[in-house]
Amino acid sequence: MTKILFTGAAGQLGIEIINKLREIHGTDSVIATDIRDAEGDLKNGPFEKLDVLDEASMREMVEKYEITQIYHLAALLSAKAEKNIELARKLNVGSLHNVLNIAKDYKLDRVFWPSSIAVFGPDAKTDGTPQNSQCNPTTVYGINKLTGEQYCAYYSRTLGVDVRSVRYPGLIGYKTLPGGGTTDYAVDIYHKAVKGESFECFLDKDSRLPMMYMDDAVKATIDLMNADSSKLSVRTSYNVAAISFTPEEIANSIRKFIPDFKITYKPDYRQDIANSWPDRIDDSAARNDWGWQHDFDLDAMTKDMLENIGKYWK
Ligand code: AKB
Repeated sequence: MTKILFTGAAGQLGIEIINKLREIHGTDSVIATDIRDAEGDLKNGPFEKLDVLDEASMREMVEKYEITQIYHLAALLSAKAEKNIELARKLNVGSLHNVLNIAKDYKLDRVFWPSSIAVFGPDAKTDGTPQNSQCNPTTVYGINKLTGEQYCAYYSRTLGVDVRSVRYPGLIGYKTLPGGGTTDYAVDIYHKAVKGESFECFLDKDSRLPMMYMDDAVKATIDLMNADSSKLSVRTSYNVAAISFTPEEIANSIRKFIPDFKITYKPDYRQDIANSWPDRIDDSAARNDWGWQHDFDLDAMTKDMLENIGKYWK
């Protein structure tokens, strides 16, 4: 019987994936955890406070609930990591070590861990970055994720841990507020539009980045975890792509629904982070190995976001 320990449950992806896992495996089969208290939908199932830097506590929880899979989402995103190098190293790499060692020792069925487009640096091909691109990240977060990918490949290849990963682009959803990511302008902009406010963007109007609607991110995660292990040719982390847009383009998409929406641009330190990342990435390996296919384009995402933000945050 599948029993899942989910870390970082209160983060951007957390409740989105947890709701799907509860639907698939049953509410009591998913133990949501976070260092923060449970809020909202998280209270609709088992929840425990957990500091992922505390390996002993994580081991106790794995034994208490007879865990068979770990989804390890706890992390410090790019903008916050740039301001706190040591915590980023501990949380983004150290806690992954804890999870991989636990998976090895308890012979867990499988582990999911998120990487990011942040592993690519300014010397990677920017339009259609290939799966096996050179990775020379210039951000703390990117270095953390690249290191984590290599440990995932090692534990898979050498120690028999079935750990799986995708390189998420910028993720946009309506159930959580922006959480310290460079791509999070693309979440905040919808909240401002729904409130009838103008939006000041911390990136310039032409900053093109790979992005994905949350429903597609959940789909990619579940599809990869359900894939036949023998079909997986990538054990660092799969490129997954959906849409790619600039702040000007997302503003124009919003204006199709809110014609008088206004945006201004005031780039800050996050512009350097964005400039180091590609415009679009190539995800043919994911499409070939496990049938990845996104559903939402920019206007479909805009429609869904504007329809749901007001209802969800009323
Ligand atoms: C961030 O902006 O830090 C994240 C990411 C691209 O991994 N959303």
